[in-house]
Amino acid sequence: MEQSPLQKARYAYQPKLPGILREKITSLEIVKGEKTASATDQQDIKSLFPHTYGLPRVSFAKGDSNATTKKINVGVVLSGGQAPGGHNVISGLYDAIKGANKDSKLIGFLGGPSGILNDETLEFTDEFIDGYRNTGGFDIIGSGRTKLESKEQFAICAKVCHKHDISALVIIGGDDSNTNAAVLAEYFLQTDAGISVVGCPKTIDGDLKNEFIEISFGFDTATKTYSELIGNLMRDANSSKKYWHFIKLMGRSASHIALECALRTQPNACLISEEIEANASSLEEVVDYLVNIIAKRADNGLDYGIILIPEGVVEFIPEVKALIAELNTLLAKETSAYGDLKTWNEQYAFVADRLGDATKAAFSSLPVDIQKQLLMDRDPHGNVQVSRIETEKMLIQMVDAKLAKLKKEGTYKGKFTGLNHFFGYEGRCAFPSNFDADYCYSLGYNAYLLLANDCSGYISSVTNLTAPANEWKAGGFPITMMMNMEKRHGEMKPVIKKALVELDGAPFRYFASHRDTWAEETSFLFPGAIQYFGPSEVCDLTTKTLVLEQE
Ligand code: FBP
Repeated sequence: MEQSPLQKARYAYQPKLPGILREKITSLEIVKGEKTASATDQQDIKSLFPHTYGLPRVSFAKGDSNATTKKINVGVVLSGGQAPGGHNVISGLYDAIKGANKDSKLIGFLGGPSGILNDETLEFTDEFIDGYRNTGGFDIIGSGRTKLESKEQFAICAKVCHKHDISALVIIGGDDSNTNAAVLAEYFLQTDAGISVVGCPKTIDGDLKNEFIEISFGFDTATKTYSELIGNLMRDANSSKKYWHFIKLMGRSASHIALECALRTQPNACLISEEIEANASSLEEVVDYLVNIIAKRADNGLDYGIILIPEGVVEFIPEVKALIAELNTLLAKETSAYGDLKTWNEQYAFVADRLGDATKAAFSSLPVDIQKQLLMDRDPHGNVQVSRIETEKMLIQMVDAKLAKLKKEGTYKGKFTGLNHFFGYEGRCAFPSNFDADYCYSLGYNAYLLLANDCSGYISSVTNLTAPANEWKAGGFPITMMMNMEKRHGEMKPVIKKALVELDGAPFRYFASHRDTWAEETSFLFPGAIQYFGPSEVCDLTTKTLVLEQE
């Protein structure tokens, strides 16, 4: 198959490992640290995870143990949305496995977790893996959103792994997939299945992070990709001076992506869902906030600008959040009756009749397109799919209507033309930045060391990431350490706590202290395309969010 020049050049890139992992793999020994505990709900989590709770943190040092040289078969699965660097987690894992014992095998499960249940596999070879090194995407084995959470599924997993003589499994996924990895690890230990499970932290959304997971992989590349596009729109706005660009950015629950892009590009406004929720701001207040900025710039003769909108914002606006919750329950209960309705008028009446007064008022205040999108297919968990709600269009319509009113009253004299954009899928499969290429390769390589040392129920952890790669620290810690109890579908469940934007954290504080200047003046930054070759300060630096967090 024909390949682009960059593709060929990236195959040859040798990712940088943390200093300690540059030692011969067969000379690395595990070092056990202090015992761990979950941040909250210790008793509940301890009783649910008797084998994997409280295990020590681990790291690696030069020694003479030979735990790593045993011949083993390792299975690997990609779970959830694509994130740049997934191929490198697999190539790091492969190189570590083969470096320890050339007869060991890496077996990929196809199409995500369902590949385990359906026993769909492929065995990695040098030639096959070399065609994916340092490239974006998850197409090496595919991904999927099937959740492994029931005992019946776990029993099938054990059977399939035994069939392939797999004694270790690496699950590459976000908070839910790593939660399920911990439950699976516990099940395998309880049932003496002889299979270890290790997780790797993936998601462009950046909401799987804590003291030991400084960043989930893919966040760096995705935000750099979106920031390049935003910077290009800024140049265009600066040149034509006639458009307001409303840009929605992926990030289902948290606003880390929008915040990072704002820090990199300095737009006129960036909504932060977590702040909107904390202030219980209504939709009208959000619209007024944007209208004020647009009107003020118009007073200075600037009828153009850039507004960033996090994908999940509608779910954080109290009245829309309540509406979505009621719609989720209503549509789950009335699936077939609603499904039989043929026209929009029938559908609208059916829903409006069954909503409470406040939610009905919120529903009817929305533009028709958004009403329709709120009633679209739910995800497998019965939730609305926020990436399909055109919040950016809704805000343009509402801002436009408000500005028209102000114009009539004589308090707005500008000219508003809003253009909508959604940057999401554009960034999920980009060639990984050098940072993600190095970080992911290290996570995969490190995951093998955890497996080889029987660290089941651990997550691969590489830290100190704002330093040069040779100073990065490698190790692991039990997933139970990141867990708390939360209500899910009416039941209390142990889950990894999602990391939302902290309003007292350094990245948000930096943004909040600059946003008024960025709103009125034109302070745009143009980050340009990701660079793979050149000076380290251009090519290797990670996100502003992480730099501010670690300052
Ligand atoms: P993960 O949480 O699985 O990493 O996926 C995140 C994400 O990219 C969100 O930003 C987005 O809302 C969602 O996936 C889109 O999902 P899909 O690929 O199913 O359309």
